Amino acid sequence: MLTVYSDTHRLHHGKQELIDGKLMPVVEMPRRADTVLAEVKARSLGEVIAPDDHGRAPIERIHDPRFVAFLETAWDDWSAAGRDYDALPFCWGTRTLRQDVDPARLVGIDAKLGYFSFDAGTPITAGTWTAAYTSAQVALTGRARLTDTGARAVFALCRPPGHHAGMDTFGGYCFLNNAAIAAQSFLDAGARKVAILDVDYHHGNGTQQIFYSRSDVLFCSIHGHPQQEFPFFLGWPEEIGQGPGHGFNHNFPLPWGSGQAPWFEAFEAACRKVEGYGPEVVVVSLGVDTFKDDPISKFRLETSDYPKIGERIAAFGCPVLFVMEGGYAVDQIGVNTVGLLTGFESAAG
Ligand code: Q9C
Ligand code: ZN
Repeated sequence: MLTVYSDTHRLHHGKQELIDGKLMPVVEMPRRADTVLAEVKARSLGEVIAPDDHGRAPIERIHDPRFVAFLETAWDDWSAAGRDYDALPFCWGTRTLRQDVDPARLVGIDAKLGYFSFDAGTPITAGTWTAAYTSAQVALTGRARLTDTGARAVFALCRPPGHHAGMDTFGGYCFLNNAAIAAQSFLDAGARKVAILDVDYHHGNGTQQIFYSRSDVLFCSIHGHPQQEFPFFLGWPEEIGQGPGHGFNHNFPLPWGSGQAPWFEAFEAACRKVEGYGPEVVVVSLGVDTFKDDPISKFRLETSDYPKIGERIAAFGCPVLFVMEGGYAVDQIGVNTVGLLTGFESAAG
């Protein structure tokens, strides 16, 4: 299996995030991608290539150009305010404040950070824009390779991750929604139906929001129940899409402590939704924060479970683009991620 990867991810290295009300060292660190790449090489998964530059246009097929422009200049605006540490928001326009302010009227960086974010756990640093832009290009290059070569699967080793980023919001360590950008790019290259299967521990709220009113992209997610787990305000089972998208969104939330049996039962139900949809291609939002020793998550999958996930995905029989999302047990995310990918390879033949 081909891997797409760029060292540029290292430019995004936040120092602190707000965890449980305290400023703590970030868990979404460059070493995550390094250990995955090391395991790709150690297991001889296949060739590793650098991304091509597909430009901004495919990013702006998903994200509001004003949001993209904000991300591009956020660090400079923050620095111009005299701050020499990571940028974090602290005030949001929630229900009792105005939701409909034209963001062009928001002058200060603190207002803009609040307008375009949904959490205080996602620091912006000097290299964040370049790293996020390149991460989207990694996914787009994976899409192009899959379309152009007729391969069964490609692995886009994206960092920073993407599935929490909405049309005009960042959060959950995500800035640009790599999986959504790739899914739209498949459609723009001629596909008519794309499914996104999100196996990250967290609900892919950004991906759900982006495609919620559409029938050309099916979204299915297995995740920590919003009653207990971030992002709290999306991911319930009754969220099944709206308008033309009705019936094309499926959430499978599970309680803290869920291990192999309940997880695979929910995963099987999600896989059947994917198969019932009959997509031409599947994008997998591949997070391994479902692992029992993940420092911020509360599911209990074991290393031996990951190849089985890959085997089941191979049974779809269609091309698959794997897009890296979360996973914070840094010493094991390489083994678990590549274990899933080699499980796919062995079953796909
Ligand atoms: N108390 C992804 O896996 N912060 N993002 C949790 C812990 C949000 C995870 C704080 C976690 C986001 C891509
Ligand atoms: Zn996650």
